[in-house]
Amino acid sequence: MKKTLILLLAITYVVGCKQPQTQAQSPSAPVQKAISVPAFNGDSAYQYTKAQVAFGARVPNTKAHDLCATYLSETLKRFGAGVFEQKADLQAFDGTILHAVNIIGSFNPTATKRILLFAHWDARPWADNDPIVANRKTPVMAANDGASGVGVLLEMARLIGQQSPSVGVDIAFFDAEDYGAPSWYKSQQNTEDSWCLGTQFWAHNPHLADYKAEYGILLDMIGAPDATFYREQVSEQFASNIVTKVWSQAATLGFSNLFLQEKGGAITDDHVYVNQIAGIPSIDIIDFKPQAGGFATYWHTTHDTMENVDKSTLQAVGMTLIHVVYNEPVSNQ
Ligand code: AHN
Ligand code: ZN
Repeated sequence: MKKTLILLLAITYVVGCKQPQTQAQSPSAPVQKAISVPAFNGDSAYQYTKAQVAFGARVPNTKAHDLCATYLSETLKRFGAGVFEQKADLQAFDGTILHAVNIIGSFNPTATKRILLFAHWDARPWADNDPIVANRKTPVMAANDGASGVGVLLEMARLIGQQSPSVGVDIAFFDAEDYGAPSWYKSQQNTEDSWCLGTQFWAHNPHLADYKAEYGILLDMIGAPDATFYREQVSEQFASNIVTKVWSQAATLGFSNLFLQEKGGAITDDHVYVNQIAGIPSIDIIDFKPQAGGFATYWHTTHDTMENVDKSTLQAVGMTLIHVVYNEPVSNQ
């Protein structure tokens, strides 16, 4: 009898002990907290793209450019970003002084772990690839080549302003990317650095002296209905882990038809200078088909208009990026 009681007590003790033990363990265990990722709205990104195009060609030193700069700054402010307008007079390949403005919207400014998202917001002054020779000095509307990436980033800014991710985010709209020497220009010597002037300036003179970001993502020509994104080679060289992160996230969301696990071209684009000068490992999401003529047929033509921007492509790119940002843990440990 006594033995049975002791045994019973012992069992009760063991059982009774086990219960609170498991309960006590769970809060300290590395539990995966469910992360809520805001719903990216492709229609909204499309509207932000269209709003830029409605100003006309946003060529530096024009009224459309001025008005669009104000629109971008005001919209970022409305979404709760701290906005830096970095003005610079930059000299183009032909000696023209461009009154450029880089616009940076910062969210969660005190966070030390930061992600830089960027796109160029200027429009190319000349449609030098136009099939009609008479059009080759006409400005480009730059719906896809410029505005689409900015449109996606404005929609991201709207969402980030509503619900903060763990990390800090800086959204940079760089100017004077597309003032590179046109094909009809007399000299094609040393023209490589005639592109990406706004980004080159920022990389040498960041908006904050001690600015650092863990990594950067550039969006360039991301809106076409038939867009495909190959693993761009400069991105691979400087930040292949980020390419993998983004492409894997796209695959998880069902977008492996857009984000192809294949080698792309090596493109002189804004990310080159962010990598080389600013030292921030950065990738380029760009619609460049290495085996099929490279950029789209309407690239740098008068046909880079809203007809070549597709809501569902904006949706796929934006959804991928918003998932990348919100899944980013606050520290690297
Ligand atoms: C070159 O054409 C050398 N690079 C492409 C950069 C670019 C222009 N992205 C958009 N427009
Ligand atoms: Zn361009």
